[in-house]
Amino acid sequence: METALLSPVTAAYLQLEEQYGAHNYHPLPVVLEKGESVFLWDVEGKRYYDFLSGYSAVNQGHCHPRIIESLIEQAKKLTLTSRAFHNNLLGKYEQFITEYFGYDKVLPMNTGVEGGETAIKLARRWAYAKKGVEENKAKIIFAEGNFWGRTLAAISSSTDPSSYHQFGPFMPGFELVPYNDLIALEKALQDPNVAAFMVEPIQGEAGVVIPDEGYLTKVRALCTQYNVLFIADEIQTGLARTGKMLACDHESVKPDILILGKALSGGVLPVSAVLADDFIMMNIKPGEHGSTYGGNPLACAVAMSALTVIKEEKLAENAEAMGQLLRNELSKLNSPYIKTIRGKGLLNAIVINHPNPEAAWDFCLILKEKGLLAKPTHGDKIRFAPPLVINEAQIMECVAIIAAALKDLS
Ligand code: IF1
Repeated sequence: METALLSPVTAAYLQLEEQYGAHNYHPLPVVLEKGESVFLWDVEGKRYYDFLSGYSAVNQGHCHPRIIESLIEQAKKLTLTSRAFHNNLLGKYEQFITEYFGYDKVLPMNTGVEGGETAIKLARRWAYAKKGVEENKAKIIFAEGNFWGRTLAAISSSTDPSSYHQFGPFMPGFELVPYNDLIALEKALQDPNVAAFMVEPIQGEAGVVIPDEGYLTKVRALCTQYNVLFIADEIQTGLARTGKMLACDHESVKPDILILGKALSGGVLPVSAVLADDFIMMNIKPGEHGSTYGGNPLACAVAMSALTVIKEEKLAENAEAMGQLLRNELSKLNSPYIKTIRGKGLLNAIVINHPNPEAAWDFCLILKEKGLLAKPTHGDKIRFAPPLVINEAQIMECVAIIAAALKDLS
């Protein structure tokens, strides 16, 4: 969008980014300066509903008072010790989160992709130390359409050229099977060198792709049958987003390695976690993995608050109810421009039906003008993922905004 169409205030901010920042994103032309609950305000004082939630990092709502309070309190005391020394919060947090999710141990990291890298290292190490795979022969299976970050390992498993093109050479030992294809998966798992199958219970970036009912149950069974670790990437689907604490809970399936991130801090600072039982976690010895900020006391304090808020405010139950309402109300619009509505809990997407390939982008610009922020993914899909604290009246107001925007889509 030409900055000429924007107010001078907004345009000035965009010009700064244009000149001094890498051009590795193409954001919607809006400049935000305040967030609270389901709302964001731009530098012109205009209020928006946030239908992206920081890509599901703000499940608890922007600047949740309880999480911010923990941040401020701990920030005044101690923010970082490094793991060269102990601190008074790490053990407390480790006990809290392992009991919360039912695993023996946690390895604390920062970003989601570091969680993915950690999970893969744990799986490879288990394959060599316990499964008896020959050194440097371990394989990790991924699903086509996966997205777990931007590191060289993460893009090595990607099937999206915009993630991997001209960033090679790639990580060896990664293999792909179609998502939601149990025949292909079983065939791949029969290779004795396979250490793990790493998969999103619902593929977020791919456009909220939901596998068949029973897929996760069968994934669990096949991994057990072939002595392969089941790694669930719940960085986007976890923490109540899909209407259960974890998306795996919809089928009562327990992964061998659980990766969390994003809303683990309620959008306050990068916090990720890898959970596993001792037979996996204890194969890594002191000095063999870590990170400067991993498990820092500030992150521990914030994460314990963020997790407490999810349970105390029953965000999973609300996500389930509000997600049903949102999908029902959107389908009642019967818009010719909406090809598909899909989702679980408050992880939803619509697929736009329009001859203009830019229609989804144009639609998001119209939504922005009407006070709702959303962004397309992969061309014609638009994710609708508000913070999980949204209430019925707010959902209805957002549906009205979407309906009005559809009318303006020419
Ligand atoms: C970007 C996407 C979403 C993730 C899953 C691991 C990670 C992510 C399932 C890595 C991160 C972010 C990355 C961010 C935009 C956003 C995104 F569009 F890129 F794909 F949500 F769908 N597993 N997803 O979704 O976590 O290292 O970023 O903390 O790179 O543009 P991270």
